[in-house]
This record gives sequence, C-alpha cells and structure tokens, in this order.
Amino acid sequence: MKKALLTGVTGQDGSYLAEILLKKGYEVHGVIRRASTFNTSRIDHIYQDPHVEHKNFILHYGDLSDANTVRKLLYEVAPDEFYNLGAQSHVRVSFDIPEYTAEIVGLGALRILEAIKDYEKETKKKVRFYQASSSEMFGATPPPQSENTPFYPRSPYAAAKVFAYHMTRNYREAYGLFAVNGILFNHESPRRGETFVTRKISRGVARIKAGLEKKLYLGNLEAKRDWGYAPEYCEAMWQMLQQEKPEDYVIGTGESHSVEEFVAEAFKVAGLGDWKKYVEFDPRYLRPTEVDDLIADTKKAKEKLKWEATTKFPELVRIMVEADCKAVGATL
Ligand code: NAP
Ligand code: F7E
Repeated sequence: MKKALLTGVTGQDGSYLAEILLKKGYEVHGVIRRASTFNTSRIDHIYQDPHVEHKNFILHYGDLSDANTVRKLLYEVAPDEFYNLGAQSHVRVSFDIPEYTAEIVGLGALRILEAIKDYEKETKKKVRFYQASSSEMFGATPPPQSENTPFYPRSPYAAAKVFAYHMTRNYREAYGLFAVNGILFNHESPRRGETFVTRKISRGVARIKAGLEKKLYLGNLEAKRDWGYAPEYCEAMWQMLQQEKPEDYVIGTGESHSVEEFVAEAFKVAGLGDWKKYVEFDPRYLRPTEVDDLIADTKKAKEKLKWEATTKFPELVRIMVEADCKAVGATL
C-alpha cells in the first residue's frame, strides 16, 4: 500500500486529494492545525475514528512554521508521496499579513524540501514531492501563460510562491529530488473558501435567492481568471507524481472570464434577473496591485499527462450556485 503525506488536508484541494488517494488505495496522512474550533468540516465525511483498527486516513497535528514537526512526521510516516498544499492562500489577505504569508508559503516549502533531502540521504528511500505552485506567480505577465513564461508576482502571496517554486526546482537539480511544481490556475468548487470571489458570489446569490441578504459587495469586476473545477485539478497533481521524470506543469482550462461574467452567470442560474440590482462596489476588496488576466497554455499537460479540464465555465458556475442554494434551502 502506497503512503501519502499531505499538508493542507483541511483545505479545498487537500480534501479532494485525500478522497482521490483513498479511492486509489493509498494510506493517507494529513497534517491539521490546532484550532480552538473544529477546522475539519471538509474532511469530516472521510474521517476515521482513531480507535478503529486498520485505518487508512490518519491525521497529525503540525504547522508549516514548525520545521521539527514537519521533519518528525516525514520520518514517522515514511511516505512515498508528499503533497505540500498548506498555505495562507488568500491573495488580498497576504497584503495585510505579508511576513506570515512568506513564512508559511515560502519557508514552509523549504522546510519540507530540507527534511526530504536529509531523509533520503539517511534512509536511502525516495519521496516524490508535489509543490502547489500558482498562476499568481505570472502576475502581470500577459497571457497565455505556459511553463516557460517569466514570473512577475503582484502580491506577497505570489512572491512567496515564486520562492517556493524556485526552491523546488533547485532541490530537484541540486540533490536529485523527485520534486515537481504544479502551476495551477484558479480552481473552484462548492468547497472553495467563502471569501474567494467565486464562492463569495455563489454563496451571496444563494442567500439573496433565499431572502437572507439583499446585496452582494464586491471589488474589481474586470479582472479575468482561468477558472476550473478543483477535483479534476487534484487528479492532475497525482498524475504529475506518477511520471517517469520530475517536471513542472501548467494546469488550467485555457479559457478566461471576468469576475463580472461570473456574477452575471451566477445570477442567471439562480433566475434572479439583472445582477446590477444586487451588486455594490466596495473598495475594501481592491488589491494594491492586481493581476488582470490569466489564461493557461495547457499544451504540455495535454501532451504529457493526457490531462484536460472537462468542466468548463458555465458548468462550474452552475455546480457552485446549485450547491449553495441547496445549503440554504433556496429552490431554483
Ligand atoms: P485553502 O482551501 O485555503 O487551504 C489551505 C490549507 O492550508 C488549509 O488546510 C489550511 O489549514 C492550511 N494551512 C494554512 N496555514 C497553515 C500553516 N501555517 N501550516 C499548515 N497548514 C496551513 O487552499 P486551496 O484552495 O485548497 O489550495 C491548496 C494549495 O494550492 C495552496 O497552497 C494554494 O496556495 C495553492 N493554490 C491554490 C489554487 C486555487 O485556485 N485553489 C491555485 C493555485 C495554487 P486550515 O484549514 O486550518 O486553515
Ligand atoms: O480573486 C477579484 C480580485 O480571491 C479573484 C487563490 O486560490 O487563485 C486564488 O487567488 C479576482 C481578483 O482569487 C472580490 O480582485 C473582486 O482579481 O477569488 P480571488 P485569486 O486572487 O485569483 C490563485 C490561483 C491562488 O493561487 C490563490 O491561492 O476577483 N475580486 N471582488 C474579488 N476577490 C475577492 N476575494 N473578493 C471580492 O470581493
């Protein structure tokens, strides 16, 4: 039985990846943060009671700021694959807490790489490492963006991801680690955090439909993103670690849409009519520097991984609006 260790298992992607790996027969180990309230809602459906024998989904306390624990878990679990999905992943918030963001997103990845380097040397075992890199690294570089496009980060989050990206490449080249960067464009789902724009919109629309809210407050409606469906992207992460050679891959749909288009489509799915009646501008959601347009050049993933996004924009919006409407009892 293969073993996988995941940081960020309580997040959107971590929860889908854990499901995928369990279905493939892996023993899955996830790192969770201690919190004063439960933070496991996305993985409660796959949780296994620690008192039950022969568990294949095991949770461990840890934090990417804590190198000792990262190292200890690596030796204790002895995974075949290590997926680093943990992050302070909110771009707007990274302007408020830049140092913390760099600590977790940038140095957190380095802590894992250092631990793997030493572990491989001491134990002679190999660990395949996946780094959750991001299309945010392209920032102000015009689309389409491929594996060869130069980075131009526009936030502390993006700059920290660029550091983690280069450390991953460097440990691959310097120490022969099987370490890959998945450069994933925005991917969304009903499990997306409530303050990212797609989920904020789908949730806002559902609450308006249910009569719980009257308005939806948003920032820049002109920004364009290449939005895909998260479960498909998590399958691509696994595929990258099954290749013969460690390489970096861009993952996206190859299409981009504006925030305004997402808003219009979401209000349409809910049958609420003209979105302009409900949406108000609030400057607090603007960023000091914005990323205007991201479109993935997906050639390499198609050719080498045989991976292609199948859920496109209107379907994604429908999935999210329907799920949020169901959650608040709003009938469509
Ligand atoms: P997410 O929903 O925000 O999940 C982030 C995860 O990281 C959560 O499990 C969170 O734990 C954990 N975490 C936060 N701070 C941590 C720390 N100090 N130590 C250990 N774990 C910590 O993010 P996501 O959308 O699933 O994204 C997964 C990864 O892919 C992230 O690295 C993100 O930056 C990257 N990424 C995401 C996208 C996207 O469109 N979703 C695109 C490209 C790259 P709590 O649950 O306790 O907060
Ligand atoms: O913003 C605009 C905002 O926060 C998208 C993370 O997963 O994907 C995500 O980063 C766009 C931006 O995602 C609001 O200005 C307008 O242009 O949903 P977002 P993001 O910044 O693209 C990348 C790939 C990651 O790696 C990140 O971890 O929407 N926008 N009004 C708004 N954004 C938010 N959050 N809230 C608004 O009210």
